[in-house]
Amino acid sequence: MNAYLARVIENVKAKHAGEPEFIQTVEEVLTSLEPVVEKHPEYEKACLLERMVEPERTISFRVAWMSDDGAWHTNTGWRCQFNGAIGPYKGGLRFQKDVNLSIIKFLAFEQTFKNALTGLPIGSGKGGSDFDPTGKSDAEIMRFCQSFMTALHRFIGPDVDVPAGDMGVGTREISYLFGQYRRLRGAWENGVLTGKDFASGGSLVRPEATGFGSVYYLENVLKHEGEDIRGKTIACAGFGNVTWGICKKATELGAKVVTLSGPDGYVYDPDGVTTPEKIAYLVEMRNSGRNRVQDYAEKFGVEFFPGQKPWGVKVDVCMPSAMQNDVHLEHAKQIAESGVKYYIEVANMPTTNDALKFLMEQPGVIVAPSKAVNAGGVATSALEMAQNSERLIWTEEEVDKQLHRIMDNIYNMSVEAAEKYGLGYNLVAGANIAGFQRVADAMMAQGVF
Ligand code: 2IT
Repeated sequence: MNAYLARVIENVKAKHAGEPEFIQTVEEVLTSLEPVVEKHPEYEKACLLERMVEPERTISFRVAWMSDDGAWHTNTGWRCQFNGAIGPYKGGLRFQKDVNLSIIKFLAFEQTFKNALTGLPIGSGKGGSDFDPTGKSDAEIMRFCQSFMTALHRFIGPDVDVPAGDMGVGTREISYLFGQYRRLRGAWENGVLTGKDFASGGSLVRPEATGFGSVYYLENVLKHEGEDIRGKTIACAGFGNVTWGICKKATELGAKVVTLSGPDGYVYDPDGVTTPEKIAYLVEMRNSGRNRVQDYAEKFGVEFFPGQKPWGVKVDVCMPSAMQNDVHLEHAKQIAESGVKYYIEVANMPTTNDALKFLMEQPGVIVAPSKAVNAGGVATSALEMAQNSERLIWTEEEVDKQLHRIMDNIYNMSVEAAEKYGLGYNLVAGANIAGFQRVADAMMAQGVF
């Protein structure tokens, strides 16, 4: 391996030994940049990679709140403002009990390349808390969001850092956060958060955008293979916003999602999550705060597999859309054995590095990386920012048209970047290289920073 690249990776491993997810993503991204770094010896002198793996600023703060029974609780909040070279920091907030700094940093690092791939002026950031929203009342969620924003508000702004949702943070939470921001600032700065409810300045199509975008990306991959999405079966994981959007768009285009998963196991619905009733029920399950996918099996009389993951089910397309490291090497082997041709990552880093490498080496499997596939979410957030700063509201058709164009563009940029460096049809390396190049150009142009 290129000596400079190897040194940077080794230094990250030594310095961040307690942050396995962060190390994992740095290793995955940097390794695929080898041909680019070889071609640009000037990067080493400019400490470009060392700067790229160091967040510009990370904030950690206390979030105290009161539950309905009058008891006091304390959680930790974080915001990692990773790279602002091409725009204000941009990325979601994750509320989930296992969240820690390593997870926030891996997400923020991934976001750097993802946001660059959209072609829009957005830097990268990520934040969240180890708060567990499971089973919390609406009033508890509101009080938590208000306390979280009270600590965070001085570090964000429409030109500084624009948070959005992620796991455990949807429209309801974003709107509570926005309400508190407005109260503290005494100004209508709706460009400060994206994923707001429509009446508060949210964009049409934002709730569906990650799922829709991933299906638009999948269509590009299928086209490359001379295939059509019509009639395809898809295994999804998760049952949140993203999976919901996939179910909706896949159904519209004549495909069907046959698996969903949760922390309790997975369901297999051979008829597909295709009726309006089933699709709407995903939203109901998520809003219930129970975090249980078994409810779907009970309601629609399909099979539930407790404690298991849907990998290995015979389908045309796998779309892991739940969370990081959901697919390990043993699952990857099951996926390859069951004859899946398309492995389309949707959740952030859903595949361990060894599983990803294994799948990429299988001649019959095409792998697409999440940072490209799920970029439609943040891209539509950037469209929300554009509408907010224009003081305009775009129609559903306009937003969807832009989203579709952006996804096609991301796919084409990735294909071209890999080809340029002689890597063939490699969507994983192509996405890393194309995203990197844009941020690298800006960082080189802006001098030591
Ligand atoms: O992972 C992601 O890209 C998100 N959670 C969405 C970020 C955003 O700013 O919309």
